[in-house]
Amino acid sequence: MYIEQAFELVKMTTGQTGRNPAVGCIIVKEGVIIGIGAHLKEGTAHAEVQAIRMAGDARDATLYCTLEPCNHRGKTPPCTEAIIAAGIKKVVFAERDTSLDNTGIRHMEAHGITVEHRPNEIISRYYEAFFISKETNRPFVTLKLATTLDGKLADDAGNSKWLTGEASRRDVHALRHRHDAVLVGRSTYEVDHPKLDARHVSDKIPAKVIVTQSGDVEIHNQDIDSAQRLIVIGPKPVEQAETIVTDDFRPARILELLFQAGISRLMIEGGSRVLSEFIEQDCFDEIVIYYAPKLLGGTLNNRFYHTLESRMIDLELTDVARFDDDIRLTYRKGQT
Ligand code: AOF
Ligand code: ZN
Repeated sequence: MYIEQAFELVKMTTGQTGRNPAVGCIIVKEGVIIGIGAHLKEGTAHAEVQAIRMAGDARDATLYCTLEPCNHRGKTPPCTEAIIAAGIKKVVFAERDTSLDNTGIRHMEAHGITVEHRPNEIISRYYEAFFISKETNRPFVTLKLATTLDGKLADDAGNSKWLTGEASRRDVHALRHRHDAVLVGRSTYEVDHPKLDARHVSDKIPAKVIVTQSGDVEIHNQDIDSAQRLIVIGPKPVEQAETIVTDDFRPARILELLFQAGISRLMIEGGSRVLSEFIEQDCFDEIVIYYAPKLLGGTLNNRFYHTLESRMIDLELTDVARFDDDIRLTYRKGQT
């Protein structure tokens, strides 16, 4: 029970911890919660330390944590030391932190603490994103698209606004809220003027990333002096934007550059050319598709995925949800 509650804290803080994982922690003594903590921001105190601070006297208490307490000195001191110093009797955690050395459990046990690893499928799946980005030095990538049933992102004139209903659009904002940055291609940027923020659900403003191979991008007025970080990936510096200059536009390279710029959870919102390139090059982890109850027809342009040759990509369906008459399907890509 306490692990699931600690995981609620993780859900609330996803998207704000930079390259660190979101972690939740609850300390319980004699059936009473005496401390709650979450890791809030890269470089600041870990969840366990926050919870111990709140508890004050945590002697003989049990600490529940979504992730194995760290035993390393990174930007902050090891959590294991704080746990030992606080006199905690038992530690229960859900997910091993395989990105660190595995000395923490033994270290705590050597100090008489009972340590229990209690695996949880949902939490495991959740932390895959963190491990993927930490091991590969690229962001976890979510592709998001809203489409008609015949797979079109826009009509032949390029109109795509309001394909899906209001409830879906709110959900997209919740999805953006959980990411550090949202990427679009130059033409989507220029046609749609997307804000790419999360205003329907929060004040969170993910960075806006525009990819332009020509470098000729017209920055909209709304993006000048806005609170939103604006990153252009292009062949030459663009005034009014933070430009990452490159001549290599392969999706893998773009991801590497964005990770170096501090982005660890990236959402890609199209258009079809960008989506198709990232899919074809296997540069994604999750696909979230919103299907509107519409058929559009027209030319073969603006289909969300098109390549020169067909090649089967197997996906794993991880969630189905309904927003009024729209359907949201979430898929994970298998490890290649
Ligand atoms: C925990 N509790 O709340 C988090 C952990 O540079 P630092 O000191 O912030 O350490 C970052 C690493 O610690 C990070 O890569 C991950 O392995 C782990 N995160 N560990 O015990 C926490 N956020
Ligand atoms: Zn720690």
